[in-house]
Amino acid sequence: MNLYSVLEGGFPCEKNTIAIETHEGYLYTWKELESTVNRYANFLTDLGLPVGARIATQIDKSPEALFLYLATLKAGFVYLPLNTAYQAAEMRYFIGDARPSVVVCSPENLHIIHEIAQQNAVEHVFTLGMNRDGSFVQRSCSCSEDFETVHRQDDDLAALIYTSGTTGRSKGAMLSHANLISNAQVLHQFWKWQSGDVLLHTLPIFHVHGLFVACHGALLNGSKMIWLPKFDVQHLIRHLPQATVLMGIPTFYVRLLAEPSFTCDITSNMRLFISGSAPLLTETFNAFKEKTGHTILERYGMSETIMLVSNPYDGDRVAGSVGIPLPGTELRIMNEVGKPCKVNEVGNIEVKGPNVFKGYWNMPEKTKEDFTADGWFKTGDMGRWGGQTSAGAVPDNYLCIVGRSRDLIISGGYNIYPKEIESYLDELSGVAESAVFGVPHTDLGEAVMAVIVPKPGFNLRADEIIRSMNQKIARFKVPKRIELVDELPRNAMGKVQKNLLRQQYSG
Ligand code: MCA
Ligand code: AMP
Repeated sequence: MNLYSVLEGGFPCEKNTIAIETHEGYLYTWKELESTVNRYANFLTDLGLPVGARIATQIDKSPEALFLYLATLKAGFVYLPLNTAYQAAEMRYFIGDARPSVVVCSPENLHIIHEIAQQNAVEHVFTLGMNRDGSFVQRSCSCSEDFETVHRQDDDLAALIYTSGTTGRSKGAMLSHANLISNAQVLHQFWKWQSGDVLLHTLPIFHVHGLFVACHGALLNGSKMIWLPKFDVQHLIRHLPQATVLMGIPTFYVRLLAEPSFTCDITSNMRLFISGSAPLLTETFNAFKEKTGHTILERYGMSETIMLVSNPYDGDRVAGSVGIPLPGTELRIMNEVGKPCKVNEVGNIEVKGPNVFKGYWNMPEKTKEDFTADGWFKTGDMGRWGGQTSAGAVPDNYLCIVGRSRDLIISGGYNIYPKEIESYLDELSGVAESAVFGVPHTDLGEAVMAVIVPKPGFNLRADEIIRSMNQKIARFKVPKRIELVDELPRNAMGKVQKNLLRQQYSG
């Protein structure tokens, strides 16, 4: 079944009610949402694309960007959203790997995207701006407002979501219609979406969190979304009194708490604050409860699996724990000898369920590596059942994430693999070698830090290295701090001891 049909089943009968309200006060009714989605779907279909064609987008957040996603689903194509921070080299990789038939970019990036698209034989390049502008909007203007949803099989791909890879190469996680349908329906019930809910949407829409978890919930519930183009604490405070649900990363809550004008009254209409994508500190959980009376509900998921585990809506929401596996998700924690861990024993988290992806695009070997012989997906996260946190005892059926077996940094909810950053640093003239790791950061949770060994005779400067990296890769990946050293600490095997570096520079 097509995911769009399921989402559409939640749209209200009264089509003149508001589906989306932007921070600038523009209102979009459900009727407008549907007619625009239909026009866009007709336009894509008229391009005569092959079955399974990827529609890649690198566009700013706007209601039209969401309609383009929905139109892609409805027309039966595969949606591939890309972070707006990616620069030319990164876009070249994604377009070269995914081979989309259509790329939609922001008008400012047309020049560079067009060149990359041509090099990769992409047939169609359009633009979509933030103000209902761009060639995609213009060209689809005259298309029909009727469109019959294209039938899809459960295993047909609906989306391709790139996640950073351990080797430095990003991997495209293939998510099917059935993956997304099952997760949307489970979350709708588990978080008790209800009539009258209003979602305050302030996440980016090029990731699972903002696009699927947040939008699918609101669409399936026929709920209005208040649509902010990006996180801005003042905008959030202004709109919270009209909302009932917020989905955020821990940084949102840290920033709200640091804002003197954020008071308990502002949250009095709210039903549910959700946090995910990165660990929520117990001190943030407690401070938020003390200030507002609301208990943040923390959950855990991945691009490859959508949502896996959540604190309960009605039962205890436990600080330092991500909760219990969602209905339909099986989760086991395995120790070094391949046996299930006992309560309070740390091991590797493995999962199974209708939400688990179909594999990595063009990477059958990597896909095979990441699944066990009996079909469990190895998440790369380490966890334990129950045990103790600084807040007290955790029930035995609750999961605590205690770390990652992968060398991964999560900064403000974005994943960054050190290897990728090291490969860019090592290419710079005068760099002998580098080590990249995460250090605690009060706002972002973790920040990227690099330690660099210069080649003899080179007089490197940290600020110049940062400036040059800013031209090459998405800026959220650029080290916030660089130290120049004579050598890297290594163990007897010659492996760089990042734990020592992390200890030395955390503080
Ligand atoms: C922006 N910058 C960052 C980050 N974001 N640096 C490190 N980490 C970041 N996350 C840098 C910019 O490059 C820029 O650097 C400077 O900070 C200011 O940029 P600006 O855009 O103004 O930043 P901001 O508005 O303060 O944004 C920070 C943010 C944002 C609100 C934390 O990054 C954000 O919305 N993150 C959410 C990510 C997310 O949705 N993750 C879900 C994916 P310069 O000054 O050098 O130019 S994970 C997922 O989907 C899984 C399934 C899950 O579990 O949810
Ligand atoms: P991504 O690859 O962007 O989909 O990010 C998924 C990763 O984010 C997971 O494998 C976890 O490492 C991390 N993550 C998501 N939610 C949480 C959470 N609530 N606590 C700790 N880590 C989380």
